[in-house]
Amino acid sequence: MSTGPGDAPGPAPAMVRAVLALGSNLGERADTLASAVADLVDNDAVRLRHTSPVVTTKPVGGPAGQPDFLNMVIEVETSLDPYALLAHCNAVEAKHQRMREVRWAARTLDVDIITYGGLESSDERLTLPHPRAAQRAFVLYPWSLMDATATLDGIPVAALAARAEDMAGIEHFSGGTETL
Ligand code: A4P
Ligand code: MG
Repeated sequence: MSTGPGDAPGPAPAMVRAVLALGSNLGERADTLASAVADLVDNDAVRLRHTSPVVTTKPVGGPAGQPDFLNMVIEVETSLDPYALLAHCNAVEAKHQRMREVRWAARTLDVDIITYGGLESSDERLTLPHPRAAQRAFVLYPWSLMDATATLDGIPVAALAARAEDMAGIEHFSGGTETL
């Protein structure tokens, strides 16, 4: 019996939109971010939709005296399930010599999943939306530049950015290769 317009041989894997946040405050930060974006979408199951500008941000938390970060966000469309996407992000971090010794310590590359469709999860291995994103201008501000209509927990991300404590320390990164 026909089931109508959905009569395909088999369902294509559902594509879900996810927002990923990238940060770097060690090494050649701008090159690392650019090559990490390329690595993240060098996967048949991940398609790049949008990228934000890169911003310079003051470190939030972690050991004193860390260098400033470069941060950006991207939106991808993916057929990976959330844990497979996290594993993919972790593999890209590892490729960029990410070390994990001290929490919130300086790092060559951090890739966090901020949202995965409308999924909500309280698993500590993968909490969605990212549990600290709503307070962090280093995520919210570039996200608002990438997508002026974006909301988090029903609130425009631009409004959340404006009230975030770290908003005052954010500057646009002018580009170019640099070494810290
Ligand atoms: N984890 C849980 N949920 C998620 C998620 N949605 N995305 C788990 C990614 N990972 C998630 O992460 C620690 C644990 O979080 C992992 O086991 C993962 O399964 P991590 O990357 O190993 O360590 P981390 O990034 O140092 O820790 P954390 O708590 O994720 O740090 P945050 O909160 O992301 O903060 N200041 C500026 N200016 N710019 C930054 O980019 N980043 C941080 C890191 C702090 N200050 C910063 C910046
Ligand atoms: Mg992280």
